[in-house]
This record gives sequence, structure tokens and C-alpha cells, in this order.
Amino acid sequence: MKLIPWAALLSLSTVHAATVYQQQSADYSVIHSQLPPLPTTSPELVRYDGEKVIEACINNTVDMQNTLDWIESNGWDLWKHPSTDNCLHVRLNQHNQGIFLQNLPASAEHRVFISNIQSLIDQQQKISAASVGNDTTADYHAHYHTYDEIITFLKNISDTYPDLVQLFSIGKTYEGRDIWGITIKSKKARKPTKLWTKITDYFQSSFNGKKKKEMELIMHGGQHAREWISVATITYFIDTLCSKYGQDKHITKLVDTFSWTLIPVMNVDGYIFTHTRDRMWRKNRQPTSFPFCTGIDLNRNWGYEWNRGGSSPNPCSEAYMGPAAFAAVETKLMADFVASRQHAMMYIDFHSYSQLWMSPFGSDCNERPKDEEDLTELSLGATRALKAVHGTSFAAGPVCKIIYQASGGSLDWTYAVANVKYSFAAELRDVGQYGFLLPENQIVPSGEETLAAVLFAAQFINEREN
Ligand code: 0X9
Ligand code: ZN
Repeated sequence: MKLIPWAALLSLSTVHAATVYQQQSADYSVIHSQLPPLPTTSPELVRYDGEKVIEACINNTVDMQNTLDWIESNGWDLWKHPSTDNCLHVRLNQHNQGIFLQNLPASAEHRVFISNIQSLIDQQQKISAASVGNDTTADYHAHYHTYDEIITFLKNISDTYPDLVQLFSIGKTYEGRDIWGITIKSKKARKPTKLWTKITDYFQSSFNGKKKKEMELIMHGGQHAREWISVATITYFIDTLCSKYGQDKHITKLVDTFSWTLIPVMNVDGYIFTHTRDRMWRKNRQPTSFPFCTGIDLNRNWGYEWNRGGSSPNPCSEAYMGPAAFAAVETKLMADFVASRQHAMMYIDFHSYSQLWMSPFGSDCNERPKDEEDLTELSLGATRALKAVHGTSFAAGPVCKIIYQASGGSLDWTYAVANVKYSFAAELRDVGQYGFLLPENQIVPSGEETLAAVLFAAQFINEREN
């Protein structure tokens, strides 16, 4: 059933019919002037004409594993791994659709999930083009945004709420761009600096028998470039936490209790690439040892149990683990950042799609976290809170059980090495109808329900740990 891997290598070096588009010139903000200039030659947008996403459901585990290995050896783009449903989604061009269907095991059932990827991309581009520049208006979250627009948004937030937020960069990507983040922290959440407050706090805590801990929650999107909803969801959080602070009791209390660090885009170079060249790009933009295959999968490059299965040594693979742990600039920066935050209590790495709330471990399917009980309780509560908003169902559980083995992932490292007790990854909407091309009118509902889950998590941690 297997094809020669070299055919796979070549097939991955972007063999798409390409049509030239004129790129819009960017409106650079003050901060953005620090970025290197964009290439002057007019880049081509990769097209996906005739490509489909096909679902194959296979209940026999051996057949499923063989099919997954075969997909990997062909270099085909697996959009969704089999989770609780035993179904995978794979993107195929016209030629490969036939090969795939003819070679599926007899135990498989299949159907076309997305019949025309290019027309979905076109639709989204048309809608976005009609809304260019609307980034400061009330309907900001009605659209996906470019990285320039996100920087402007963060700058506006820090201008509007100077006492509440702090804008910072965790460092520069492979291509030299800043990875911007924001910390939302109310005066009440800050450690007292005044002697009198320190004294009253001391007496209050000895009276209660409790000393309040300083606690930080860290969340980011965009580790995988094409998963735009993860980015939009983080910007939705930032906006809502700031604008509802002082208005909404629950949010006010949680912003007074924790510092909230939110980084919309981890894989900045890849995210920009999805806007300018290839909507389906996943990895970063670092060169590999193969000149025609670019990028490391940032979420296979973290340093805990790196290269222990569920990742690929092939630089052309979408799950390329890199030549060494933390060889990917952005993975190293994020890990150093998390390690530097001594009070981090929760870390959530947002992805899409599949609707899952995942906990450690992904690397070793037999390893159970010592905090399993608390992690499970939080996960179940968070997914219940999420469902209560719009009825969206999320499955919860350890990465390895709920999807597949994936070593070198973020949450294993933040949990086992950085000691962030509540380490999670979430796969947001949907379950495949649109996949990575989730329509913009789902940004707000996704933001609302995911925020409910996160607020539940914060409340849970406050009660259990403070
Ligand atoms: O494969 C991944 O990296 C994630 N799925 S995605 O479709 N968004 O690419 C799952 C990540 C699971 N988390 C870890 N292994 N840390
Ligand atoms: Zn992802």
C-alpha cells in the first residue's frame, strides 16, 4: 500500500497551479516599522483548485494505523487525526483522490467533507477584502485579521487601558518579527509595593490562615499558522477581559485575582505566510536541510520527550520535529517565556479544529500526570461551561488518549518541565464542515464559548489553589 517516500518529498514541495495576485500594501503602524520589509517581488498565492477534504472512518486499529502511515509516507496533508470518532480527514488533489479511495481498506467508510477548498478560500477572501481597515470598529471580531492589524489592535488596547495592560514582545521570529503579547493585570492583582498595604495584607492573611498567591494564566494561539480561529479567539479574550473589567462582576474578580498573559500569534512568520502566499501553511518558515521543504512543526519541537513518536524526521512532513529539540526559534522563545514566569498556574495552547480539551501527556501514552484528578475535573467543568453557551460539544482527556501520540508538543513540556500544573491544549471549532476555513461569523460564538471555559478554569484554580 505504501508509496516511495521520495515521491512524497516532491509532492510536498508545493506542486499547485499558482495564480498571481497583487498583494495589498500594508499600513504600517509605529511598532510595525521595526519589521523587516516585505519582499518586493509580487508573490504568488497557492491555489487549491480541484482539491477536496475526504473523511475516512476506520474502526479496525491496524487498518487505521496503516492508513495513517501511508498518508504520511505520501506526504498528504492530514487535516484531522482520528479522535474519539475513529475518523480522519485528509486533503487531496484530484489525482490523489482516486489513489486514496482505491487503496482504502475494506473496513473503511468514506465521504467528501469539503468538496471545493479553493472556493471556500475565495469566499473568505472576498468577505475579508470588503472589510479591510475595519480593525478599530465594534465589529472587529466579525473578521479575521492580518498580523499588522493585530499589532494595531494590541496597540489600541494598551492605549485604551494603560492602567490594566502591558504590551511586550517575547522575542523575534526566524524572519525577525516580534511575537507580541499582552498582560492584563489589575492594580488589585499586583503585589503590594506600599508598606502599609503589605502590613494590612499580612494581618489579613494571618487572620484567614491563608496567604494569597500571585498567579498567572498564559494562553496563546497561532502555533500552527493556518488555524486562524485560535488567533481570533485570543484577540476576543483580550478585548472582552479589558472592556468588561469593572463592568462584569465575574470577569472583574478574575482579573483582580490573576494576571492574564495572552499572545495571539506564536508562529508569526507562518501566520503572515497564510495571508500572503499559502492559506494552508502550518509550520514556521525556518529553512530545513532540504532546500525545497521549509518549516518545522513548532508543536513537535518542544524539549520534553522530543522525537518519541507521533512526529516526523522528514523535513517535508507537516509534522516535522526539527533537527533538535528547540531548534525552532519560536518554540524556544515561547518555552523560555513560560519558564521565566514563576507564577504561571495555567497554560493553554489553542489550535483548531476538532473540538477537544486536552491535557498531558501526548508523548507517552502510558505516562499519567500526577495531577490527573485535578486536570480531569477542570477539563470536564470547562467543557460543560463551554457547551452551556452555544451547545457546542468538546471531548476532554489526555492528548494521547483523545487523539494520538504526538511527542515534542507544548503542554507536555509546560507541565513536566516548566511545572505549570494546569497545562492544556484546546482544538477549537469545528468538527470538519469548514475545518481550518471556519467562517468569520463563527469567531464571536467561538470566542464566547471558549471564554466561558477559560473563566471556569480560572475560577476552579482560584478555589483549588488559593
Ligand atoms: O497535531 C497537533 O499538533 C495538534 N493538532 S492540530 O490539528 N491542531 O495540528 C494536537 C496537539 C496536541 N497537543 C500536544 N501534543 N501538545
Ligand atoms: Zn494545531
